[in-house]
Amino acid sequence: MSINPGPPDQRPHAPLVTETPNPGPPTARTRDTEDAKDAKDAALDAFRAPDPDGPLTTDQGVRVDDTDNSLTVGDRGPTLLEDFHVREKLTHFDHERIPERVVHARGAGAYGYFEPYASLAEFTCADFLQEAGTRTPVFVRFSTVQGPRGSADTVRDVRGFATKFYTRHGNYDLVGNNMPVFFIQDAAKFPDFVHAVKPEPPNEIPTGASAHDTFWDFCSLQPESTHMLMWVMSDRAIPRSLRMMQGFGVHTFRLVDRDGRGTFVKFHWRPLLGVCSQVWDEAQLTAGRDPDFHRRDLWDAIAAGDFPEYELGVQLVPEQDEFAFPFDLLDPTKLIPEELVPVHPVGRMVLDRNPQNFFAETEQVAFHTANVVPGIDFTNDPLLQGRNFSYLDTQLIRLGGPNFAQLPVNRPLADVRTNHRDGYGQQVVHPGTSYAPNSVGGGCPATMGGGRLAEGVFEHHQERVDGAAVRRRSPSFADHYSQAALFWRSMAGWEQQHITEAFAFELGKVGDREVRRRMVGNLAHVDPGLAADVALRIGEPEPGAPPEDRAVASGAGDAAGVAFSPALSLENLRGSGIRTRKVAVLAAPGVDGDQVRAAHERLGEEGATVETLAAHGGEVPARDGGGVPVDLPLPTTASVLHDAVVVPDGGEHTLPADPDAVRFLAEAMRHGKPVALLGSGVELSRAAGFGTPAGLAGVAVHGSGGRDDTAFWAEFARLIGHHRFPSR
Ligand code: HDE
Repeated sequence: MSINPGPPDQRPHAPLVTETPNPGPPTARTRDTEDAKDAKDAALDAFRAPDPDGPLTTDQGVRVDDTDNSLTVGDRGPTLLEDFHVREKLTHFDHERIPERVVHARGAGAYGYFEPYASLAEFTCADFLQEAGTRTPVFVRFSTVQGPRGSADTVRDVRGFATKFYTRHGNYDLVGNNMPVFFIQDAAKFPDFVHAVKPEPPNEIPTGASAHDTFWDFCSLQPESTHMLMWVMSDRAIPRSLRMMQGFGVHTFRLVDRDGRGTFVKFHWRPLLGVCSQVWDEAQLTAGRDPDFHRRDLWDAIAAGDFPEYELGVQLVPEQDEFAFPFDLLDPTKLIPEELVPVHPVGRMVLDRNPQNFFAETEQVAFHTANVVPGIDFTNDPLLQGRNFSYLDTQLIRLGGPNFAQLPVNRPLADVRTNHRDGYGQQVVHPGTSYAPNSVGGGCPATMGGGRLAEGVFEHHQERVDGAAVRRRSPSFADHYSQAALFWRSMAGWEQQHITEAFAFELGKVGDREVRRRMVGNLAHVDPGLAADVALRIGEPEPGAPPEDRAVASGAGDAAGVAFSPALSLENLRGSGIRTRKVAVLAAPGVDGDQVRAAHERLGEEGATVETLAAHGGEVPARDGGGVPVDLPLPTTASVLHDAVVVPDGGEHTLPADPDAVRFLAEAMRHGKPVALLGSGVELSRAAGFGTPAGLAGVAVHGSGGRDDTAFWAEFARLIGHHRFPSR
């Protein structure tokens, strides 16, 4: 029986009962590979609301005469219970909300497709990885972790990066984050961790932030968090865009080939636009100027046809090398340095379609780490094992019962035949038997037996396990500092400075001195200089040398097998080019119109979005007598919503006296953004307190014209491609 083809009234041709006792391999090759991208879209059509261009009806399809006035006795009399339309309207409204996700409540989603570059058949029989170019539809949801649904996008936090692949052999969910490690090693600690990071119980403060006592109390007592803390205090936690961050599966998973041979795997997503972050002051200001900054950026890019693209990479470790590393592959607080095991690019994912209804799709999508397909399997990572329980469990309460897989966004493209029945919101009319074995139903649906991985029959990987039931952490998980120290050592100078400032900011907001001291003490195991600097900034004594027993696991050595990992530094992850970067041109009366046009043309050719801003909307009178069209009035926008600024010649009589313009440039300078100052444009820089900034990193100054100076615009484009100049 199939729940796939849509609600009963819209699938008159769908076979409800399989006639053959053995349904055969669920290849679902009704779609050819070229059509795969559209298969999910087409499947959703059956659920899309009918054309609204028609009469308003009740839920029962009865046409309604009036929806603005309740049925009352006379003009001023009481409302009648008989008014079924208004009662239905209010009742439905009263029940519109569902519980938000306990973590990752705030999110943004998009559809797209994944296609492998080449066959991965040597390592896995996963159907969607067999052939170069096979397109598998996907839905991706990005999220923050701590804040509620209505919180700001640009808070300091981990970002969720969850992908649902609608493969021909069922749905596969890769539920990852934008950082490759996690705060804890065992799922049993997850409720404690989340209670600690969530707002404080008495007053529900702070929203979307970890800078408070309970979070740091927990982490300071939980040294296994230290490595993840280094990532969260780095600029990785304040991405410029969801399109410009990496994604990681975090756990070690297992690929399984058609003969059942396993290979350990770590999954990586790498954005084609490069990895870019905001700076902390910028992120905080953005949260006020546009709390939807990331959502909007993703939505606008897809709507404009600038489809975000991510490359999938794998780190592969043969099973016989399980113990070849100085850390445990099952420990989710450890990464495999890319210098030890390179990341092989295996395919790309393109997000090319915005959802049509946030609630129906982005809110109701239900990810689950246990949604695997033949060819992909788990390991005994204790965090992963706990997740494999938790995600199904959470959907039961969040989506109100066991039939959430029938929600349009969650429906697999592969046929579904189960003996599950009933429950809230059941959409399928099952006429047949619902038990196995049966004879009256012809034995259907039938199992297919083991040894048929390649035919799409899932069979758990056979791993020999043997041991007593114990409640203790594996000794192989004991080193909590080596990789934290590796991360620290691998950072560029400006990254180390940002990390130090972030620790000082967060711990500076912690009221409990004991917590602050304990945390600084933990940092001494990572780097004594870092600990001393943070201690100084928050007014705590410099911690002494770490105690002997802990020093064994300290970062002083090179226990991770590599001393430096360049792959960890943002300095080495920038993309090339300036596609979709937002450039502001500040125009004022008397502006050189040719320069404004040159900025639009030259930078626009390279793919940037160039906007002319001025004190008022409409047009700005240009020096040559013409008018320059204004895209946005300055008071409606802010420099934090742009990546670079151009100040053309000719506005010197007005711009330096406009506080909005002065603040705009001052902030851009402070946030290390590329700035082009042409001719008298330097006057604005002087008014902003930066003098004549020739020679400052990321600032391009042109004495006069610049409009025909291709070399100047090419150089400025290069600076924009560099993203930020934090050293300024
Ligand atoms: Fe999650 N996590 N998690 N998590 N997680 C949830 O599931 C959980 C962990 C991640 O966009 C919840 O549907 C446990 C690691 C993402 O819908 C919940 C543990 C990683 C999302 C849950 C972890 C993640 C979630 C809340 C420790 C990165 C959002 C709502 C054992 C690899 C998915 C929901 C979306 C969501 C449990 C740890 C990523 C409660 C128990 C590690 C991206 O089930």
